Amino acid sequence: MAVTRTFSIIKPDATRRNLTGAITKMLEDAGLRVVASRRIRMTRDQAEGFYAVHKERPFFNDLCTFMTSGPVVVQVLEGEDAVKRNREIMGATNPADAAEGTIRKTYAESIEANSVHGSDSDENAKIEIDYFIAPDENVG
Ligand code: IDP
Ligand code: MG
Repeated sequence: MAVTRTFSIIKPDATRRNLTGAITKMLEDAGLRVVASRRIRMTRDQAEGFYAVHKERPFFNDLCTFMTSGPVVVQVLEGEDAVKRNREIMGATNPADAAEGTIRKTYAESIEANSVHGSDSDENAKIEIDYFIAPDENVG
């Protein structure tokens, strides 16, 4: 299996509760390496662009409001089959459905405020990394 990269966001519900370190430790313990990391306050435009695929969904507006409600940490994670590994450690979108030991089961507040984002394919990982991370920020 190849070493690949994925894009991660530690969401505002988690930064508000001072969980940046705890969540990063879970990612690292799962075998992923943080090769880029930056704490930002997402603009409305950035949030709407990032979640454009969900534009027609009923939760789109609330989601963009939530994602701009506090700081987030945007990260690039590297490891064996990173997209899949990250999705495994994140857990299901709805924390009520997430497996024991996953980040969302452990920390998520709700289906919206679910603590972390992770890319869902190698193709989207590349798009999402390019959206938030400059090439010289991927320092390994
Ligand atoms: P994912 O983050 O597990 O990939 P997506 O379906 O891509 O889940 O949804 C993107 C984000 O939108 C979720 O992480 C969550 O914050 C929010 N979301 C998804 N479904 C709902 C919903 O039914 N109500 C409110 N927010 C939702
Ligand atoms: Mg998704």
